[in-house]
Amino acid sequence: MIRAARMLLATLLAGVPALAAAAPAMEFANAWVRATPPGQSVAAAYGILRNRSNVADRLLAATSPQAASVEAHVTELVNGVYQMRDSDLRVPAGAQTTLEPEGSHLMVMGLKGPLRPGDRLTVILRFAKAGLVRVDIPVRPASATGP
Ligand SMILES: [Cu+2]
Repeated sequence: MIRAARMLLATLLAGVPALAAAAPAMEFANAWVRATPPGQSVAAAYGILRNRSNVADRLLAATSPQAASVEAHVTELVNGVYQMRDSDLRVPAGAQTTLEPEGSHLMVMGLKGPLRPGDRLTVILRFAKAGLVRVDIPVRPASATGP
């Protein structure tokens, strides 16, 4: 009986690392990007960065095999005009940071082809703590206002 209990405990403990590996420290949830009209080679991607770890993290870089470059931007209203500037995307421990229209976004530049509804845009995010996080972002219609 004791032996059986020990074996059960060992089995439960063995399962812990597997569970931890299944839930990544950083997640880009509810991601979406609008379809691009002909001739447009830039797109803004949105979603929710969720930091499940107990340490603060920040985005160091982002790339996409489908584009020349990806930058983190924030949109600001300056003297009645929307302007974009580089953003330092930080996510506090156990918290989330939302990327949304008229706020922070991933600016995808130099798209190698149009983004069509139903396509996916692959982006690889590199975080200081969580390391590489790959996201396959669903492409929504050009008129979409959310995921
Ligand atoms: Cu931008």
